[in-house]
Amino acid sequence: MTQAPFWGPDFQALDAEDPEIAGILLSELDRLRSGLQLIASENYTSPAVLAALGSTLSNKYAEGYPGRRYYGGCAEVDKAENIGIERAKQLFGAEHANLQPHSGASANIAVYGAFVKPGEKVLAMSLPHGGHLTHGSAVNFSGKWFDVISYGVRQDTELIDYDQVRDLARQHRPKMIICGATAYPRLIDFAAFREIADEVDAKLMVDAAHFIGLVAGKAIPSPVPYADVVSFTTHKVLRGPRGGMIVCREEHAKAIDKAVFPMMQGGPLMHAVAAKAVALKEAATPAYQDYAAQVVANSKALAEGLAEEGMRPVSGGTDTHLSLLDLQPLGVTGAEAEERSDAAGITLNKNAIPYDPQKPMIGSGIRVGTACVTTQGMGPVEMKEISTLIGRAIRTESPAEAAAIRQDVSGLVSKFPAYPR
Ligand code: DSN
Repeated sequence: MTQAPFWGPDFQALDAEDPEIAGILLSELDRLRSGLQLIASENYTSPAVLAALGSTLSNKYAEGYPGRRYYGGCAEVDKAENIGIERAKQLFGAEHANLQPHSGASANIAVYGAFVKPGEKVLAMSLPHGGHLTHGSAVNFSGKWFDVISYGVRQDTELIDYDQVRDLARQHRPKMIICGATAYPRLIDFAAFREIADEVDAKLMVDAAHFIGLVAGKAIPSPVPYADVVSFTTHKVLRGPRGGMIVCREEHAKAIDKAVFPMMQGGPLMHAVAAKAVALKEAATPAYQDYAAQVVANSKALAEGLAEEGMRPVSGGTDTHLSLLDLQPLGVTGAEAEERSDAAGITLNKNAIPYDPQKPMIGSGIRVGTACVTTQGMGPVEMKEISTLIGRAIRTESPAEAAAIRQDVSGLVSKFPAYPR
């Protein structure tokens, strides 16, 4: 502690001034504490990250980069950003890092801005096969402004079809190839993507939003040695504040920095930049490596447990923090499963499965992730218990049974409190 008092998060001040919003914050905390959070893209940030987020750094305008700002008074925020940049470079073995993107989608817009002109070709994974909106969806800037060609997974294995990727790359010669997904449970062969990109002289962008935390914790291989640029969010397994980040080769540093600011964003969120720096420090510890390994072990245990409950793990299992479960064997849709789980205090999301016969808003599957429950300290024994709870929840339409499951969920999470009182 360098100084007191610290004008940081002050719940009492909020409660006195705005009890309506304060009440919502408390109810949300209760929701986190009393239920199971299995959304694969969420996690519980540490109190240290939350303190940086709730700090006066939120007040500072700092357009530009450390040492080259458009406003005075940036000496302190410069220090925070420089520390964060160094930590990111060190943690990921990267030549350059930009901590300013407000989100993963913003980071991706910047990468397109750096490497591709409107109308040019990009090759990326289709959303229905596990990609992301920013990988060429027709309703997103990527699909509207760029000519995006999509690859997918094979119907028999549900693994990325690398032959298709190569064929499409040869046929269309895209300026950029994107790999990375939001609902793909398996490891991605970055070396294969690099080889294909080199063959057609394309840039390789890895959108590592989902799995970068596992990379940071050395639980899975890193895309950094293979990619021109790696974009990601900081709030998933990585357990940082909500936001985005980009790491890249030095040769692209200028183009990426210019694309983030001034092309795509104005003033950076310096409280979020500082919070990212805190999360990067936490992610460089042996404790975080243990956490990342446990996230994967729990994910495998959860997928196995859910298979025993009659759900079919897409691709046969998982290598990462998430699983995709096909519910067709149970005769339940993804939307029904999401709703029934919610009624039982289990938060997860419906998801399309590859070659899904259902519309996206219904979906034949669910996606579950183990970042939150692992942060709470749960292990394989609890994953088995969670599988049983999900199985019971998905099978029932009875409000009484949902209430009974909710009680059991509450009993389980009370032993592993999120944000202990
Ligand atoms: N919305 C995120 C997810 O849930 O995967 C991706 O942006």
